[in-house]
Amino acid sequence: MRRSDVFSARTYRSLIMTDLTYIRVEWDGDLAVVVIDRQDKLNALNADLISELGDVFAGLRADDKVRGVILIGAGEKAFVAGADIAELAKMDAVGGVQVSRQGQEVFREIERFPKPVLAAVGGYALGGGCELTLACHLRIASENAWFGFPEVSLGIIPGYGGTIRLARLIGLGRAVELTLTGERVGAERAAEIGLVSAVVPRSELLDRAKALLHKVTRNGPVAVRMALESIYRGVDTSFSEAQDFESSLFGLLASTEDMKEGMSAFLEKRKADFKGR
Ligand code: CO8
Repeated sequence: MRRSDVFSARTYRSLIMTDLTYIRVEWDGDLAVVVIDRQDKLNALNADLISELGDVFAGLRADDKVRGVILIGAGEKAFVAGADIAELAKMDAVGGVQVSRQGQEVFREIERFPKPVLAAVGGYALGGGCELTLACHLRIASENAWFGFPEVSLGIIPGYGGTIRLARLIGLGRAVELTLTGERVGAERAAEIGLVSAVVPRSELLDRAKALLHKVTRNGPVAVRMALESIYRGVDTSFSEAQDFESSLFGLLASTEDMKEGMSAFLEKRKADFKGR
C-alpha cells in the first residue's frame, strides 16, 4: 500500500500522529511547524522521507485552520544535509530520473503551496537540503547555518530544481559559482547574497520564524495566496502574460469579503478581521 492510499483513508492529523517515520508536525495557532527528524543522518532526504513530506503538505493544504508553515530540521546541527548519499549510490539511470522526479514534484508542491512556507535553517542546508529551502517562499537562518551545492564533488548535479531556482533567487553569476565550486557559504554570506532574509541566534530561530510568518498571516489569506500565485507565475512566463494574470487575480480579489473588510478596517481605523473569503 502506498502512503498516498493510507493518507486518503484517514484524516491527515491522525496520519501525522501515527504513520510518519521521519517527520512530525507541531501546531501553534494558525501555524504548522513541520519538523524533519532523521537526526542520525543529519536529516538527509531518503525516498520515504520525501514521500512523507509530500503527504504532509497535501494534508496541510486542505486544512483551513493552517495559514502558514515553518519547515525546520530536528537537532542542532542540520536543516537537511542533502539527499541520502547511501541511497543515491545505488541508483541506475532509470532510478536516477525517478529519484529526481519524485523530489522535483514534492518540492514544486511546496513552492505552489497556497499559504506561505518558511524554511528555518538551523545548521547544514546542503545539496537537496539547500534545494528544499529554495522551494520555500521565505528563508531565515541561524548563525551556525551552512548552505551549498556539493553535488559536483559527488559526480552529480542538484536534481530537485536547484539548478533552476538558485539562479532565479541570487542571480546567474553567483549561482554558477556556487554550483560549480561546490563551496559552502555561512549564514552571514548567505544573507549578503540574498539566500536568506535574516540571520538570528540558534536559540531564537523558531520564535523569529514564527514572528516573520505572523507578519504574513495577519494579512488577508486570499490576498496572500494570490500574491504568491502572481509572483511565481511571473517568474515562469512572459511579462505580458504575467500582467494579464495579475489583473485577473486583482479582479477576483475585488469580489472578496476580505477586500471589503481590509479597506473598511483602514477607513474605520480598526484592525481587520479577515475570514479568508
Ligand atoms: N546522506 C547520507 N548520510 C549522510 C548525509 C547525506 N547527505 N549527510 C550526513 N550523513 C550521515 C553521515 O554519513 C553520518 O552517518 P554515520 O554516523 O552512520 O556515519 C551522519 O550523517 C553524521 O554525519 P557526519 O559524521 O559526516 O557529520 P559531520 O559533522 O562530520 O559532517 C557534514 C557534517 C559536513 C554535513 C557531512 O555529513 C557531509 O558532508 N554530508 C554530506 C553533504 C552532501 O554532500 N550533501 C549533498 C548530498 S547529494 C544531494 O543532495 C543531491 C540532491 C539532488 C538529488 C537528485 C536525485 C537524482
